[in-house]
Amino acid sequence: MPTLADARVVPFGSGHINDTYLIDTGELGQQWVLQRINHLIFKAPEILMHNIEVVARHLQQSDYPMKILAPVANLEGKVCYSAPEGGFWRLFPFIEGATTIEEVATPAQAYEAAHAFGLFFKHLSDLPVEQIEVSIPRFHDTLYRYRQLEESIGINFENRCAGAGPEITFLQEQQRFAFLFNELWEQGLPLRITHNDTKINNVLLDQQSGKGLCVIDLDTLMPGTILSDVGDMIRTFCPTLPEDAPDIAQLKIRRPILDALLGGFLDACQSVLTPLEKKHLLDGGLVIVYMQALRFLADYLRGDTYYKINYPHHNLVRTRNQIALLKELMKISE
Ligand code: GN1
Ligand code: MG
Repeated sequence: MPTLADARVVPFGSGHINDTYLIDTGELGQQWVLQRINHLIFKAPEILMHNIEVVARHLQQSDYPMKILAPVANLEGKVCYSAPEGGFWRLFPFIEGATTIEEVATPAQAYEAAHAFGLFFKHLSDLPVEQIEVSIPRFHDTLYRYRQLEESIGINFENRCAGAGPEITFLQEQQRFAFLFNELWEQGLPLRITHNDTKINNVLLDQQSGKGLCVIDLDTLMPGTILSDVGDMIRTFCPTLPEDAPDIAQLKIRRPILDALLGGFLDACQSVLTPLEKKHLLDGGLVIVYMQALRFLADYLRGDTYYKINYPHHNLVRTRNQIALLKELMKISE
């Protein structure tokens, strides 16, 4: 007789932050996704769980056409388990018939994923922003990210500034991107509920049709600007290379992918966007790529305390890659 004790637990997914496992009960026929929340980054896991539950409830009550990722409660009725040895764990149902991709290969994939994020965003546009709490304070506050880089320059772990001179100078010279969102807030950019991690692997796609099935990873969901979400799609969907590829001479923007992503997003949610938002979609890309370069470089200069790395200079390679991408995007938006 198979029992739960026979379940296989294997690492799952490719996130940089949390630890994720697939539980497969084999002959019992059940699968779940188990996750340990990285509480060094998400200091208040109950905020994440509050946001996820508020969003799930709201989407369930609307005519949202996609699947909704809602956590499974334990026997005490709690959706987040605080382990005595430390750490916070949660469980999600495994969504059948779904697949994820790590890199966008076709305009159709870009369209479907951007459409899925657009629908998600549209159906959250009538949920009052005040009901959503800030999971990571100042997460997409670009001026704060700029100051963090300056602090890291002061820390200068293992004298790493010496090997990152051109990158530091470039990001200082382009500081105007750190001010752009603030200028737009002053012009009336709406505060919205945003996802803040709109990579392609955060949309489950239908294995058969390739259509968007479910938006996942709601941990960084919080009040913000939709330009962040469009920007992170531009950052992650469009380049010819992944964010840590070292051969940056080959890094280009794939225009058909960019057009498809903007098309998919607007088809899903342009009815709720303001003219100011529509006008600055591409600026979202510039700001988010710039901010990601700041974040990778700041982490490198302070000794790799945030992003998981696979080799010693991984964060510097990521920084150079994002700078190359920013330069390509700047050409397009001239
Ligand atoms: C982190 O773990 P992952 O890959 O979903 C980060 C994002 C960055 C991204 C860069 C909470 O996301 O903000 O854009 O790495 N998430 C957090 O790859 O910091
Ligand atoms: Mg993520």
